[in-house]
Amino acid sequence: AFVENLLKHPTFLNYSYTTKFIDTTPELFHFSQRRDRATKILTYIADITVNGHPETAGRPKPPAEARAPKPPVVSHGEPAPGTRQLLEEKGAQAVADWMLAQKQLLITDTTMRDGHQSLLATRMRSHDMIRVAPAYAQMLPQLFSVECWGGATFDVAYRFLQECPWQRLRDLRAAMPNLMTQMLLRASNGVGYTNYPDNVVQTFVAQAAKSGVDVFRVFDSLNWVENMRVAMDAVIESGKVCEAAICYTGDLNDPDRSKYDLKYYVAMAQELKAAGAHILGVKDMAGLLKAPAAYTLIRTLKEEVGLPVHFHTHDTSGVAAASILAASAAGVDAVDAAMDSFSGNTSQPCLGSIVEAVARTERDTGLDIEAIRQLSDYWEAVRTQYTAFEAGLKAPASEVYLHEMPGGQFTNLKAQARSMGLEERWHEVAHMYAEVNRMFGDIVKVTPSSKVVGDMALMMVAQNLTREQVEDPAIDVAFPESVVDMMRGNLGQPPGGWPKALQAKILKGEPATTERPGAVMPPADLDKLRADAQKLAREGETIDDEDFNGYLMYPKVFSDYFNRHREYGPVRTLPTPVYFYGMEPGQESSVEIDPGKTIEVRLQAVGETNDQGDVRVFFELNGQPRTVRVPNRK
Ligand code: BTN
Ligand code: 3PY
Ligand code: ZN
Repeated sequence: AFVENLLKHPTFLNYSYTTKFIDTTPELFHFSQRRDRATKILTYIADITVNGHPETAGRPKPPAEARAPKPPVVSHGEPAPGTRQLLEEKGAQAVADWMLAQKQLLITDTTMRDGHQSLLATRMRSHDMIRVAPAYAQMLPQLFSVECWGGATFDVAYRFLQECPWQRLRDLRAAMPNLMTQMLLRASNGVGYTNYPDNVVQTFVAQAAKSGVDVFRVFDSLNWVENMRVAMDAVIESGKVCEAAICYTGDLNDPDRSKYDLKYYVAMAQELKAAGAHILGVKDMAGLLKAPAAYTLIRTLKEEVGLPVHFHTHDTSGVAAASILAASAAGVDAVDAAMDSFSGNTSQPCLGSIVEAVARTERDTGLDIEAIRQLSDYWEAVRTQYTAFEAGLKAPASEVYLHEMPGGQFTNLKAQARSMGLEERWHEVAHMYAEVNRMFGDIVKVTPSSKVVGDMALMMVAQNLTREQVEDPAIDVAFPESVVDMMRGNLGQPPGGWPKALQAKILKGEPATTERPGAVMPPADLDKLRADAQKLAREGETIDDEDFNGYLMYPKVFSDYFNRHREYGPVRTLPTPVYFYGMEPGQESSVEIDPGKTIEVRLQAVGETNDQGDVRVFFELNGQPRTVRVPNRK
């Protein structure tokens, strides 16, 4: 039928048939493509059923009796207008002005970004977010924003979840038309781990704004404002909200940590204001800002800077909600919280409890606590499906004030330590992390600088090296590449610069730069890179602008994703248990492979492995028998 349709098509008769023609004429391909997508999905389910998913191998499984997540049922009507309408109609400055003019404590829900990044190693799939997004729009129109993009989620989506982060963004944007979406952007490090050329940062920001990001929280991992300007300018240029963040570290009330005192933060805030920030972010990535200090800091920033202030913290210590309430009393404009079942420990403090705490005061959030309970109930069932990625933290830990690890790094570093056989020595790693920080001159630790400190700490524990030995010029030390790179100046400059003697030892005479990395890096040749990216595609496939921006961040991660996508198709549409564990004989599942097009899959049986090492897996697809053959790699 396809060939017949094609031959009769007027464009074909005109001999102007091109690849693009196929892409833009979906009705021709509809039938065969859909069948093809279904085959790919069945192949994926068969493969995972036989071989397991590499990401969950050897990890605890969700309990058999786990309940299926059901999003609250809401009307399909247009939701009440929210912050998104304000931004669309009046612009970014109007959002900032409105924040200052109103009294309620504004709330950002971080569940879809930092919540799972900090609790589940960033493994939450788009499917679980998109299903509940319409309920957010209907039930919580008073939210300031929904943080749902950026940070580590971009990388993990391609690398471990086999899905397109841009599609996630577009789908969420469409499902929450009244709420501002928010992303975390590592300034010149984009959503990666190293500095990118300025034009890469610019094209990435422009694309993110176009695909649906409304609020960009921009930070630099060494608090170097010079390194934030390119990203900030690109955000402002896009017409979206530029929230420039100060990373909080140290202890405001400890005279021994005077490097990061009130004067330091106010000065940085003034620089960010002068650079055009609409909102000032206070990014307490490790959860170190204690309540009394939070009051002082927020009060001072509010009085001396004049920008609306948005406070982000982590509950690793167990007392972060106190800091939120102190910040609220000091006049903070907005705060971050995670939905109850995704809150606490290394995640944000509990959204519902904060709403309750300020209810019926002048800072009442206006959010509906019953809606919050229903949404949290959904998230609770979602979280159970990700048991494999739980870090197993059972209690708050004041140890965070010792090591100062960001909430998003904590679980990752623990997993890294486990994979190096250092799990039993975790508290040594924590001590060493603090020691490395002092050795590097007491720096801000947040992606990517936190990863460098972590790499160094793990290496020292594994090799039983002390700080004295590392600093001793007479002792040869093989430094991790990330440490060498940071000392070269490739992540930028910390306040006061790098410790000279250690830097000299690490660089072994190699020069270091104090220039902004983007200023000395040549601009990327975007046309050539675009052509390189296009080489990944076969006939009938296109690398679009979003794909290209993914490729620019990490070519290898993107190309691996793209090649797997060819083989397995849109696996993002699978329910999470099927994605991670495959199916049991007799099990049925509905999969929406296209908007409005659902296939019914039933796994009948798994055959024996043949002489070639292949297994036949028997399905019913919409009631019709289908057999798929996959290699048994076990
Ligand atoms: C990954 O974790 O590498 C991405 C997920 C998709 C990889 C697929 S899962 C089935 C097959 N088996 C593997 O080991 N990799 C692919
Ligand atoms: C990230 O950069 O991913 C962070 O969450 C930093 O806190
Ligand atoms: Zn965070």
